[in-house]
Formats: sequence, C-alpha cells, structure tokens
Amino acid sequence: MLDVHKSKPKDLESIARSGSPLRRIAARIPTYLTDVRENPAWLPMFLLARTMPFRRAHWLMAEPVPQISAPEPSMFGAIQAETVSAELKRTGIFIGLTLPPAIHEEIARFGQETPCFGNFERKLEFLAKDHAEAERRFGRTILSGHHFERVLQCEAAIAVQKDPLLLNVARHYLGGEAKLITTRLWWSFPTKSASDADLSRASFKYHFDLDDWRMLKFFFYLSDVDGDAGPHVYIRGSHNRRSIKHQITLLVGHPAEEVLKFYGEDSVLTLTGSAGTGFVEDPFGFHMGTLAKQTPRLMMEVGFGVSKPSKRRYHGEPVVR
Ligand SMILES: O=C(O)CCC(=O)C(=O)O
Repeated sequence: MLDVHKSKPKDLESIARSGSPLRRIAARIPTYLTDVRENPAWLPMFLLARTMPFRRAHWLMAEPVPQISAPEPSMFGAIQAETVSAELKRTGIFIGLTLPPAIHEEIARFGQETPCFGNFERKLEFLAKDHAEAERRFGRTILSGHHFERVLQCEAAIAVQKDPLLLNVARHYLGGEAKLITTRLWWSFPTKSASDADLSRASFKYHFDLDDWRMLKFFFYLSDVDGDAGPHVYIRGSHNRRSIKHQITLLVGHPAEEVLKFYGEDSVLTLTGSAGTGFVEDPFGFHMGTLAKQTPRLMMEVGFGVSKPSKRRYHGEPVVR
C-alpha cells in the first residue's frame, strides 16, 4: 500500500503555493505569462492593485449603479443591496445570506454525486465519499476536490449564480460595470497525512486575492461547518487598510503573526454555520480557509470583478499546466 504520509509538493501548484518565496514566484511565471497574453491589462493590475494609492484611484473610476425600477425577486428575501454594500465598505464582509433549504440540499447532492478533481489536478478524479480510498489509490494527500466547470450542470448552483441580489450587491459595491468572474464548487477534506508543505499552502494562510482591481466573493456553505470542518476566516477592516510591507510585497500570502500584529486579534472573524450559511467579502481583505480537521466542507463561490474575466480562473484553476 502506498504511504500517503510521504507525499511531496512536486507539482507546479504545490510549489507555487508552498515553496520558498522565490520558487513560489518562479513556479507561477508560466501562469503570469498566460494571463498577460490573454489580457495585457492584467499586468498593470497585478503590479499596482496591491498598493492603496493606486487602488483608491481605481475605485474613483467606478461607474454609477444602473437604476432598476422594480428589483426582481431574490431567493434571499428582502435583503437590500445598499445595506450589504454599506457593511462591505465598513468591514469588508457581510454575513447573513441564507440559501433556501431546497437550493443548498440540491447543490450538496450534486457535490456528493458528481466526481471532483483532487488538488486542482484533473487526473485525480473521485467521488467525495471515496476520498480516503482516492488518497490510497493516487498515493497523494488530497486536501481539496474541485468540480470545475461541472458546477454549471447543477441548476440550483446556477440559480444562486444568477440571483439578482448578487449582481445588485456587486454593482453597489464595485460599480455599475461589475461582472461575474468565478463560479466554483469544491470540497475541503480532512486528512491524516498532510505534510508541513501541504499545510503551508497559500489558501491555508492569510492571503489577499489579486485577480482584479476590485473584486467581491460570495461564499456559501453546503455542509455544516463547525471549528473542525475548516471554517473560513476573514480579517475585518483589512480590505481598505494595509501596511506598507503588505503593499509592496510580491506575495499574497503572509504569516498570521504579521497580519494579526497589524490588525489585532479582535479583527479575526471565524465563519462557522450550518449548511446554507452564506456571506460576501471583499477578497482584497486578508482571509484564509482553515484545514478541515474532522469533517469535509463543501463550499460554493460566486465572484464578481470589473475587468475582463480570466477563462482559467473562472472555476478556480490557479496554475497553468
Ligand atoms: O477555502 C476557503 O475558505 C478560502 C478560499 C480562498 O481563500 C479564496 O477563495 O481565495
């Protein structure tokens, strides 16, 4: 039997997320080149959107919100986009978007019945219930399972993606030009065999997203998430206040000590909740997924931005292969 404890970070994605800073940057160069070729405007964004002066200048160019005479009904009830946007501007996060049971149960069923791809690798395909067996079969620690474009076959997921409240909030927060840029559905798995390299992956450490000048991500739990199921963590207020060091850095991931020293322990928000719990955040604020210790977590993301969406990032594939 293969010993999954010995799994080494030898693939590009692992190096890009867990190697030394220089190796991490070097491993991402093919991805960066593809991004520039696909959209040359990506380069100035990538270099400058991490600095507060340039970000603020870009926010000043936000287009006005189009006037809608009668908003269409939303599955989230009477929540006002203006209220959500005001809270996002203040803290970077709004909590309190609850999916109707029929919707989150259908997406969860889809997630259970549809094979996912482990660690972003299309050759590691398995059903979530067979995770332990898949780790043995592939001889690898498998921390995540993405459904990639398959999520678009799930009608309930599409209903969430197209819910008028999401675009309305995005327009109020990001500006009238807000557009859909990501739709992801993925599992985070507890594993007994994670190495230190696996655990130091960027998504398990505080990081900020830098895929666009202005972004917004809606997250929905499709399984119950307690402290042992890898809750999402967000640092309130970090979306509009940044130390100089974290503005000139080339890396998006930073050690917890550095982040907490600047923002304070009381800024940390750990998001637990039952299946159906949803929240929306400005992902330029520091955030992370935590390791699922006991229970797998199934989560969906619907992301909005203001620039041409990247084809590759649409379903969360982070590195060119
Ligand atoms: O898995 C999580 O809770 C975090 C996801 C994340 O870091 C991201 O989408 O940038």
